[in-house]
Amino acid sequence: MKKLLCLVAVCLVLFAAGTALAADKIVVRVAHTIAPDSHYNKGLEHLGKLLGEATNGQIELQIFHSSQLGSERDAIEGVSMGTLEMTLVSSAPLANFTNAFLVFDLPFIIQDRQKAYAWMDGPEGRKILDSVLSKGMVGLGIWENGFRMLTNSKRPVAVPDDLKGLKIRLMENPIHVGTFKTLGAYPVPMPFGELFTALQQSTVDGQENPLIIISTSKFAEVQKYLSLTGHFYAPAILLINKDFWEKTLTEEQRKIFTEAELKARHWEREFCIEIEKQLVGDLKAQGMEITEPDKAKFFEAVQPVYKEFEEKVGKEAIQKLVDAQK
Ligand code: EAX
Repeated sequence: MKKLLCLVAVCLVLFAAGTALAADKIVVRVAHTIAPDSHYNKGLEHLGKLLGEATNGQIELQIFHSSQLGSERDAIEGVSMGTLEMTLVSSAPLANFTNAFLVFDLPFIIQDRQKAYAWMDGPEGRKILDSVLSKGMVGLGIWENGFRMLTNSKRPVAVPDDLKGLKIRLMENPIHVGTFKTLGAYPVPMPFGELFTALQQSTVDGQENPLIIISTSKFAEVQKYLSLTGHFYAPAILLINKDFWEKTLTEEQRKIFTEAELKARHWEREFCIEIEKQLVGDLKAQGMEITEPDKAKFFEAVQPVYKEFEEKVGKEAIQKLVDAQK
């Protein structure tokens, strides 16, 4: 009888210790819309590894890729309301929540990636990130999506005129839509999760995304022509729910998170730069016909977009980002 009681006591102690450990564990769900072999996923995996190592597995990052938890807009809303802890999204759909990121959406505004990184990592980038605080979110950092390139199923695009009448899927963003209207295309805003099918069924003729996304989303299966326009630079914003950040995480955990995020941000940008070197070759091998467009003609053609959105974006904000790259 004594032995049995002892055994029960030991079991209870072990059970209690187990629950305490389990209760201490913090799961951070992070959603994104692109493929498991994309730069977002790799960067987040790296962040998860760093967080796990620094906390002895106490903080666990759970990644939901390929729009499993909905569109970027859904994910931003989720993080804002606290039904989702974290997301990594292009800055463009944040236009539905704040105007502060719009400066990145102007065509060709970012030309020098390294100088832009420094600006985004400094006080100006912080100011922009802090615009989401009032929406219940904390902007942890600006990662990279990349320079956006144009693909379509109809014809090579070398000059703006080649775009006339093409239906192009875009992110939900007024400047992106305005830019493609100005270029003579039919802009079709649509969540990324619907894009492959839309291209396959010819609901749209084309789309624009960084090469890594064109490759990992297998767009070569449904798009023949790739034009290396680099017309927009898309930053990727890592957003976390504000209450979760301030109330669930301790000060020590926030410090660990901040340090891991900075390392993962640099790692992800490096990954993008490295992989980019092989992507044009890869996409060619997958059967795409590649065009080096006349960028000067595109730059000239989009100048009215700057006039149109100058007031909304803010003249000073535009000038600051341009000057930062001089
Ligand atoms: O942020 O929607 C898009 O085209 C984005 O580039 C993608 O979701 C990653």
